[in-house]
Amino acid sequence: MNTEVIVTCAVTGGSEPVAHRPKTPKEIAASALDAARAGLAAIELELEELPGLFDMAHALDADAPLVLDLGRVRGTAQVTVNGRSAGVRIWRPYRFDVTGLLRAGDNRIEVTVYNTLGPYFGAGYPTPYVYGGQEASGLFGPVRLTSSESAARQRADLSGLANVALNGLGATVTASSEHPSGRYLSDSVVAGHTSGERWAQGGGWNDGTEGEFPDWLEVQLPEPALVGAVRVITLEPAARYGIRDFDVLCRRGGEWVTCAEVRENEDEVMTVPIAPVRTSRVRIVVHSSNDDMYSRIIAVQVFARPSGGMQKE
Ligand SMILES: [Ca+2]
Repeated sequence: MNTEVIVTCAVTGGSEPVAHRPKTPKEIAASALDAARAGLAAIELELEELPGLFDMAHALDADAPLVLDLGRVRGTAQVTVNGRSAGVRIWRPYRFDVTGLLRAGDNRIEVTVYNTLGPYFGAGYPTPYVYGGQEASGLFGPVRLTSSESAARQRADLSGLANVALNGLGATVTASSEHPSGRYLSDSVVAGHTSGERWAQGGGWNDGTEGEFPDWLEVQLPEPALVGAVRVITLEPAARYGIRDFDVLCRRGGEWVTCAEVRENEDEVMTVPIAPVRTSRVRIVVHSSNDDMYSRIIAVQVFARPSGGMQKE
């Protein structure tokens, strides 16, 4: 007996003023995601030429791979473009190379997401084996079509700067929590190592609140420094275990100021440029990780002007 139920939804836009019909790309995307959260199994997108918004002919001529990035997905995702398969992804990153499948003019992209049974078992048969981050399933996005050029991250210029976040230089660390095993202490992130070789043996910080966010980690410098970049190294493979969304905050004038935001990270090493700020306290606030369970950080490096070269602001 086949009891499979597939819920589908074609989200449309349009120029005529019809109540409740999404019109702008943002409204269409929001409607598609609302439908997905309501139990939608498949999304069909008509990708039309949108003068001033998206020029397919130009994108195809750019000589750079075009990538469909589904953002955050819990489950399995399958994509077809104009009726041809672009592949199946069962874990992050949920990215599909669609370069050879797109054409000038209108295109049809179909995304099918096969949910996990985690939410079903979590709600119907409560069990400790459904962890906090597994209680949601489906497509969460954001869904984006990008060229690899536009996906390149902004690079930080570290010339003239040096890492001052080292316990040998007097730096100390506090954190919102630490794992109760005692093997992932926060002050290990300024011990000087940059790889996860000694993870679980005192070689990195793992928070102590499973499935709960935000978590934070704070580096205190022995004296204020003119900081120009912060490097955060997370556990690899980062697409599975790394921190995903986080903010870099600096203490300034008695309050916390957000200096940088990183979203949808899947890299092990993130070097984040910030506008130069004199501070002695830098905080990493983690909003999510790629497994939705723990915040894991191998090292935090704070790049600043050597103290001899400090200028007054
Ligand atoms: Ca936590």
